[in-house]
Amino acid sequence: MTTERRPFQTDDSRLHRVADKVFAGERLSAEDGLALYGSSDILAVGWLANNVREKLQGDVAYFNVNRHINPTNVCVAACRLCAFGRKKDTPGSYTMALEQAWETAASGYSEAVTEFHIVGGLHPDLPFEYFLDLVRGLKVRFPQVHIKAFTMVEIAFLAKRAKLTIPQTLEKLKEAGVDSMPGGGAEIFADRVRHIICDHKIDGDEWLETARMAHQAGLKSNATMLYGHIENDEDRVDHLLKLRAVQDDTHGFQTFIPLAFHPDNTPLEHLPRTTGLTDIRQIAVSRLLLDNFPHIKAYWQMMTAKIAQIALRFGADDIDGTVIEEKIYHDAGATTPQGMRRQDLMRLITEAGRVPVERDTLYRAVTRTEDSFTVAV
Ligand code: V47
Repeated sequence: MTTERRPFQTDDSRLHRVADKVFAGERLSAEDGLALYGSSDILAVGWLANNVREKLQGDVAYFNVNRHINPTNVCVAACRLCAFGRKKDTPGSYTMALEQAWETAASGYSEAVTEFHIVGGLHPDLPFEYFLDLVRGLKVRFPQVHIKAFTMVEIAFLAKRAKLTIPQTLEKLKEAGVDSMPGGGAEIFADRVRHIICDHKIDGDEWLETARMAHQAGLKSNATMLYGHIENDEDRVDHLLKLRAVQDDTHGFQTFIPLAFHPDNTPLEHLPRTTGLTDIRQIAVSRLLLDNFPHIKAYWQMMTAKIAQIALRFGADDIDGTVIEEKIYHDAGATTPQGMRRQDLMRLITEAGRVPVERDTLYRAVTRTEDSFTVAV
């Protein structure tokens, strides 16, 4: 673990104040966040973030062996940011029968997955029972696999449809076998931006309150931020500080995942893609502002394996997992592979000078006795 203080150098005078705070272990302000976003000295910003990352996680970088399952792309929300959702009965729409979802869970690489990551559209007719049965069926078939399922947006939607409160909805999902929740749907909390990119789903405060209730129900979750569209630096800082405030109360967030907007096939297709520098800076600023989040994830599927690898020296300590089949980014133009094998994830990490540790969803180290595994449906 690197703990000694190395000399910090930059010509950007605003960063000296930030650096002093970082070295003193003091919390950064919104103004500091803006200075980090505004600095042209990306190496200095990254150096500070790396310093914090190494104090928290040493040289370890995490990955996991997971499988994404998207049971339906039918969605009533019609978010402008999204290329995945379809209206019911329109071309390209699908909804998996339960058997089909369970078969999907079992298919793919031979390496034993430790996590199912399950998210989907807001389907107007699927009953709450479908989701409970989906999870129950997975638990019966794959009792060892952690089920990380349903964003705060889906939870709020399911609660309305089932005429339950959010805590009641969470309790039922937990009883069925949900072990934790992914971080999607947060987008950008600022109303001005949310009205344009995702008008028909819960607002920022509702997302944060749902997360709070999930944590109170004993479910850990992740948190995300969608950047690189119409938001500005103030919106990003506001988003990060709102997450930090909830985390102060609940300590229920495990990892923060900045998600770069992919414009292809969305109504915002005219917007340019993010650049490597923006992606790297976002990782670094997240690490520095979110002082109470244990982990920052550079999701390789979204930022490419090459950028994710560099991010491991700019504040990130996790690159996510094997994934196997990804729809949300690939519908929006991602060109990354659909999945990656365990040994390839380990190579990426090792070549970044980090020590690869396979984790489960709760960041416990996984030990494998053999590399292959077959599952009977
Ligand atoms: O909620 C949708 C985003 C999220 C686009 O918790 C888009 O471990 C970019 O949340 N361009 C789903 N982003 C993915 C997600 C996630 C991914 C990996 C790990 C975890 C975790 C969570 O993807 C959505 C939305 O914010 N999204 N469309 C798009 N066109």
